[in-house]
Amino acid sequence: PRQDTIALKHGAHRIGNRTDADMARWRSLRFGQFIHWGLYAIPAGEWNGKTYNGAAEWIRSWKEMPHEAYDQLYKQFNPVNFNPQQWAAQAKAMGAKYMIITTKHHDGFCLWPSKYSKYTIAASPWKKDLLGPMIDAYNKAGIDVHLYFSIIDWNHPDYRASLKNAADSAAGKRFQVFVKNQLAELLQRYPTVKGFWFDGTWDDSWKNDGAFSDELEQYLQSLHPGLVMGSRLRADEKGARHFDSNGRLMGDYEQGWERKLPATIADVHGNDWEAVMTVPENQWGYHAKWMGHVKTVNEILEMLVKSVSLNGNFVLNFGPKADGTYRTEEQQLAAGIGEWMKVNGVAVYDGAYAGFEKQDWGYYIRKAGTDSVYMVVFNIPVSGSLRVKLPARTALTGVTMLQGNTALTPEWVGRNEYFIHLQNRQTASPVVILLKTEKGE
Ligand code: FHN
Repeated sequence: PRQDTIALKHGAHRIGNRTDADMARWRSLRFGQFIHWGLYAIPAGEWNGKTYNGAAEWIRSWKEMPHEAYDQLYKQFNPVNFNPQQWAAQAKAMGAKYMIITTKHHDGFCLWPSKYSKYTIAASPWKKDLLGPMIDAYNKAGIDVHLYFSIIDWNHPDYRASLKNAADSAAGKRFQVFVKNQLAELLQRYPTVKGFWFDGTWDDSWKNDGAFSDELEQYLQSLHPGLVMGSRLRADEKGARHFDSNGRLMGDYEQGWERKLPATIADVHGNDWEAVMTVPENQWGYHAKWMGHVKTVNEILEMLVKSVSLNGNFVLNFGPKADGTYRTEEQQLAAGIGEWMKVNGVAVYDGAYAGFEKQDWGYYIRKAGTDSVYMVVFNIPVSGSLRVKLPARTALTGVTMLQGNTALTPEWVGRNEYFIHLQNRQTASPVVILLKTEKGE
């Protein structure tokens, strides 16, 4: 084992992945839904008749939009068509097993009636809590809920990006108390939540107080044992984020995979990890006019499958409209993904890196801890023949295509190599083939 070279009090406290049941559950779910919902859904990327292509949830920070105008939007937030059961049903039909909801994004607006802030849903025309009904509906649909929480808070008078003098430091201390209170409040109000998803932790004021984020993580764990929290929360005492100054992961999983995926298993260093992905290039909150490339069902499926094949979770983002409904593109995408997942999701849930030599046709996924390995085929070669190279001393004992539950007869090529010949070389969606293998002596 590698030796740590730097003595750290607030570095990683654990070497290797968590092995407890709560973490095992998170790891087995593999496919999640992200929801960015808040006041930014009202301007929806437009201000004063002009459309901006920046991320819609950042509109308050753009020079064109006066802060005062943004900070009045809560007076219009009234999602009259919000139907949490429908949201949960859509997520379930898509195949998502967990959901992450923005309790509070950078703008500071809280979707729950926090007693520590006036800038909450309670002050809007809607008045009622949004998180509670949402969490209930998702839980009833069998979906775990995790809470997104931004440390950066553009609305709070004590938030500072950096602490430059004694007054800033005093404000910073008050802000820390506020964060702690809000987080404890969320856990107390919503005891079924499984984790926090922290964001907005890149400012100096946060990075330079590794002791606080370390204590906060332990405090939250003590309030709610088993809680899952990624690597975005903490910094070590030298300001290193995600990985401490010795290169060890802090938090329960690597949380740096935003709108990008690792290329190979070497890139994840044996750690648990999760990728979060937008449907267009970079829009999280609702934007009325998506510009540029919009991902298709098959593109999303490939990202999901690739993530699982590399031991990761994949989370797809949705940005509901201010009235509480989803745009048609998102509804169609969710339905399309769900259609494939209905038959093939078995290859995704509880999936893990298979340890087989990767082939150009797609990805292998092992059902964790078993001899079942799924081939998920995205590129059928012109020959129609898929090469399978088994590890040494492994025998192929069965081949079944999930669509139609069809048994296939592999052709032995030599050594541990086989061909699986596909009759149909043109398919509209990825083909999944289950391999049964047996380890020999
Ligand atoms: O700035 C945010 C962004 O709006 C969005 O919430 C994403 C989601 O991962 N996180 C931040 C950027 O890293």
